[in-house]
Amino acid sequence: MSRLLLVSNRLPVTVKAEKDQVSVVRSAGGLATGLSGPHERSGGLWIGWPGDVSRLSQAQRAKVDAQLAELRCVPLYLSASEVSRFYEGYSNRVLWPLCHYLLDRMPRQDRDWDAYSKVNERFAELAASHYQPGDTIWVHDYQLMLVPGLLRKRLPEARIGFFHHIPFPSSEIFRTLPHREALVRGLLGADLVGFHTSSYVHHFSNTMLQVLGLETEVDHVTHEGRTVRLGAFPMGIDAAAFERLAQEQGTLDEVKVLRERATGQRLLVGVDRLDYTKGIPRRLLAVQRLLEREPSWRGRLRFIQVAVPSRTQVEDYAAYREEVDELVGRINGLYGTIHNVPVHYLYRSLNERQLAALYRGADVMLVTPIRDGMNLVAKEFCASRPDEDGVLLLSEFAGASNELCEATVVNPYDVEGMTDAILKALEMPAAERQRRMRALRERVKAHDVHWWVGRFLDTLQAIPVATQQPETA
Ligand code: ADQ
Repeated sequence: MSRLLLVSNRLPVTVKAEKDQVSVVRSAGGLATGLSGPHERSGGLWIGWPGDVSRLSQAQRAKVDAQLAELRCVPLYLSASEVSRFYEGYSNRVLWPLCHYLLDRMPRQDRDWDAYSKVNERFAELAASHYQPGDTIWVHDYQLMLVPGLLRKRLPEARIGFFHHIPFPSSEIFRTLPHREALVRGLLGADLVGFHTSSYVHHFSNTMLQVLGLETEVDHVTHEGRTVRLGAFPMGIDAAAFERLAQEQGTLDEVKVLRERATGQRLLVGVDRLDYTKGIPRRLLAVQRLLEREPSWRGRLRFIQVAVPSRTQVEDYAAYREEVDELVGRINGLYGTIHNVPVHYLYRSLNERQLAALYRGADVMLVTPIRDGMNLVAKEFCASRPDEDGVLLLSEFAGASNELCEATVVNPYDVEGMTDAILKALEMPAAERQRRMRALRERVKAHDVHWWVGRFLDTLQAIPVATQQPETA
């Protein structure tokens, strides 16, 4: 197995500092779990930003570096201005809304392109400095779209893969971007460019045609004498870990408490990062419409919405948070009683057990983003239901809906339609719930994160690349 160099904006770690003690803890996210095996087995490196360490002393920074090295992680420290212009600026104020079809959320002038290009250069430079002949480089996500091209210039013979974790929008959307050409050329530096679904592949192919006049085949394109493979690689989760956790006594105890507090009520659950792509306001409106339209459900429903704080330095996220706060307040004001409220809203992160308990305890899981590359929450919910119960309501604009066709698929823009779907889910017979959940679980378990990593890497490693001439003695 060739050595794997992973390059992503964030390293899969959290740096914790208390007084003079610092510790670097591995994060438990899906990507980190899926990649940790190949990363360790191949003796590879993971290159990325360890998060904000600006408050640490020099001595603490040295300790962080030593601990990162033990985890085979190579830090790329971002300055405050790089965080605000590369990360919050171009990545999250321009590319994120663009790829989610939200052109109105983009600034009228894109000022941060220079910072984006410079940080991409820094990533490429650092990755190239650690490269050894024979290594496989795997670059991740929209923050680093220029990196494959920058690496190709430095390392013509390297094997380079890129995976785009968010939607790749229609070419009609992508080509509105002033720097569209540089970004597409950046991706073409890779040997393999992967997306979650075949429609994103198709959008990327159309964009290459529109922007560069490149004629593409279904699974490859020839550019500057090189063949670049394209493919759909739907990302999975660590299904076995979620299933295990959902069966542990501690989790079952939490589920019991959750259900006891909601005696006589049905539980609707939503779990998201607080992001304007996740469709929380329309989801809340659908719950409100249900209570409005169907008085018999008043007092018999409890909707638990958990939202993890996210990108709090970006203004649109603060405004979105206020919108959600206001809607929750309005619905509870209208339909709450002195004994309970219909919407139970938590603005925080949950630990794994609490998450598993919510998934396991839900009658209906509401996953209704207005646009989402894949959406792993939908898959985590299915993996956490060894009891083969619970209904998944899933947006047709989440990549996951391509695979999870036994879910109740909804249009998240159609509030009235979502209300109907929630009602149908609440009334779905047990046999139908079981039939659907069984099929969903089979797929989520078969196509887990390890399957995803294996498929991407096998495809990448099967591609013949220009080899260096062996040196003669
Ligand atoms: P995200 O937009 O972050 O990922 P998602 O795929 O749903 O979206 O992953 C979110 C993760 O955060 C899940 O693992 C979930 O368990 C966790 N999470 C959410 N709310 C939480 C809470 N309150 N407490 C604790 N944990 C919580 C991006 C793309 C997605 C794509 C992934 C992977 O936007 O479309 O699926 O990358 O490629």
